[in-house]
Amino acid sequence: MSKHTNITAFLTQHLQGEHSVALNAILADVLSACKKIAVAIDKGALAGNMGSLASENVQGEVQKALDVITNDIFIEACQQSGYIAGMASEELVDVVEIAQDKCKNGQYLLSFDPLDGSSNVNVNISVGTIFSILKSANKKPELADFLQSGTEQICAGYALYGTSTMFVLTAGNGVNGFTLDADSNEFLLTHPNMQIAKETQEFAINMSNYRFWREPVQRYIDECLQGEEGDRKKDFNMRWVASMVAEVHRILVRGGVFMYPTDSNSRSGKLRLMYEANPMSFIVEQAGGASTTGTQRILEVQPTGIHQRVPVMMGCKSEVDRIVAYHQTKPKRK
Ligand code: P6P
Repeated sequence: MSKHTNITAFLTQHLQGEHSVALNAILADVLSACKKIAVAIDKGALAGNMGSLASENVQGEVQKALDVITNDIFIEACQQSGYIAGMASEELVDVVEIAQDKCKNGQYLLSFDPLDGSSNVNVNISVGTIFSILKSANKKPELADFLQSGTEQICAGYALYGTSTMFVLTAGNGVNGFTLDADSNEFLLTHPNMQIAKETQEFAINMSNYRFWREPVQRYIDECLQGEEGDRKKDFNMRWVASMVAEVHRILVRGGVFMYPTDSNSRSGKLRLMYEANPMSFIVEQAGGASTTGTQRILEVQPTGIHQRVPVMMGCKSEVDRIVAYHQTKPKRK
């Protein structure tokens, strides 16, 4: 018998308030989906799922076979509880309306990225699933019902398919992490009450986009690179996994700051608000960190579309506060 609490028992105690019954049921489906996705990914090349399809998703990105497979797994699994009335997926242009007979118990909305960082699968680097749960005002939700700011989320989390499979979530009262036990096929509590370190010397950013960044971001990174000889008077380390879930998880465990500001394709950055930036910002803030577009708290951005992109800078609060301050001051002369 494991000394660790299993997630179902933990959530029964942990989830309080008006949404607790619904969340326990919805999360049981999400967990079931993530276990199935972990199996699909673990097969690797043996399952013949590693290739790309002829199709593109709404982002114009070439879809991997696993993008579609994991999307289908998530949609099918998350209709079981009867509480989800609508879904929005990175892989689908429009929201998925759930038949009335499949959502008799309630009207919650589920936004998700079924396989974040999927281009890493072929090279065996960590990938993840990200999800966000909102409440709908309407029994038959439409696109407009999804367009709620991140502060309205009632639950958010991710699965990380890494050296171990983990599940991390918040329902607004702290962040807790669970590890999938292969013997019992249960997620067990291994990282209670996760908190981001107050100080850090590690940043994560794709340096190849340096020339596209606004001056405050270039200034922040320049100072990190100048190390002890520069204004920061300490050396920094850099990481870039090209999988947001892995970056955010590392920051929860050992601190740091993750940045995806503007890039060559978009002055508003690459990451999507509804199913990447908002759920991860909810988690980061609940763990004592901060999350900004540079000029606005991400959780307060009013969405205009389910695939809207935002610049993202999140992690250690003191570093994010510094980045925000640089966006508020006149550019330093170089
Ligand atoms: P780049 C994965 O495609 C993703 O959406 C995030 O998970 C990740 O942080 C970022 O894009 C990587 O982007 O431009 O470095 O490939």
